[in-house]
Amino acid sequence: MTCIDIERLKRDFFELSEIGRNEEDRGIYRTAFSEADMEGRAWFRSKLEEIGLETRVDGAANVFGRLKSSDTKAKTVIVGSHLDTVPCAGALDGSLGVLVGLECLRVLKERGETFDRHLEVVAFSDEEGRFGGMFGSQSVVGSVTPETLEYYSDQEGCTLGEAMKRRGLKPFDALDAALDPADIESYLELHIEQGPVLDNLRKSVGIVENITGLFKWLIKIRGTANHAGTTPMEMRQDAFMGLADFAHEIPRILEENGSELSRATIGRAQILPGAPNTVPGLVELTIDVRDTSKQILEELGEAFHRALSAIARRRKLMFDYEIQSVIEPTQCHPEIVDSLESAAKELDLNYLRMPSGAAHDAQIMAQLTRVGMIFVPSKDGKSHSPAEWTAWTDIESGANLALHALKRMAGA
Ligand code: HGY
Ligand code: MN
Ligand code: MN
Repeated sequence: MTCIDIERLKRDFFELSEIGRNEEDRGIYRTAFSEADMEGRAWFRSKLEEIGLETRVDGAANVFGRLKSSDTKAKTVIVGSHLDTVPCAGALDGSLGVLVGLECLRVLKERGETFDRHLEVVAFSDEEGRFGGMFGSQSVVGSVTPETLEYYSDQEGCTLGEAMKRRGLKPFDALDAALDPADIESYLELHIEQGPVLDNLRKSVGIVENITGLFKWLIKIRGTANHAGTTPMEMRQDAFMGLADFAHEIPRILEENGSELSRATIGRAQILPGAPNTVPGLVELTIDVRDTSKQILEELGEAFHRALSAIARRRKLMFDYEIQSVIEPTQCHPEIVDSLESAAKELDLNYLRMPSGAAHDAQIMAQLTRVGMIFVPSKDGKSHSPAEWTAWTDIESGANLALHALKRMAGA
């Protein structure tokens, strides 16, 4: 039976994980369209060329490597993930899925195996959301608009279009990156679980049945900046106290409107003007809310909006929010889920069918084609941190399952 070369996968992993590594905190900083991100893409492209795959970079700067079928009219099975990271990231999130895709196509090419379908590995741009999230896969499914390029900006106010131009890219080319659904057979993504379930249950691989949806808001709460010494407490319009009240509402709102899979996170907050002796006049914060049910996400959005209105009335504040990202909850395709399960049984793997609490490019690709996802365990459930780790035995199991699944998806 064909297997991946785990030692070679390890070498690729350790090489890639030094790109964008910060020596102090050992975190990885390959945020979308940063110099390190561009270096990571260039490294990946050189690997694709090394093994003789046909490579291309589309208008959204997604990097593809293709193992062609003998049938030029064949559909394509795509496997991949992302190389960009959150700031101070671990080395596995996204990267592992791209490297496993690379290793699978390399093994098949070395063995001279071709299939009824083309096989393509991809590294998608800006999955992590420096500019909202899933930009590369959104471009491939044709849901990026000129507004995305001109208005989506990072926390420094740099727009996606500007960031691309700085790297010599033409942002509007992303509008031409859409693939024709008729050309695509299916999509497979291997990813670390980024949660504790597989690790706690000592399972080697996860077969994802559904992927959580989310919305991300950038909220501004406005009060009145004033003197910290002379302004009596009852006369203040303290924007930070509005944020504090809002944060305390989260458990109640999840309890009353959410499910046990609901999550709400205030990941970033800024207090302005930021002087110790000035009552805050403005706070900016992000909230990231998730659930696997579209209906529950809508109810949570309404509840968070009501909470902001009540707090604004009570404290004589104003608020507004910008919707930065909305991603629908997604089912992985039952045929692919069942095929992954039967392959896992054939390989005698210790697997679990499960939901995904993290968002992934696969749920965007589900707008274009049938998708499946394979998870490998995250040690202690840690992710988006340099503590991110997965045992190599589990990576090898997950990668061999991906190889097995790809051959089936490609018609072997
Ligand atoms: O936010 C997420 O779920 C993913 O890591 N981008
Ligand atoms: Mn990821
Ligand atoms: Mn991530």
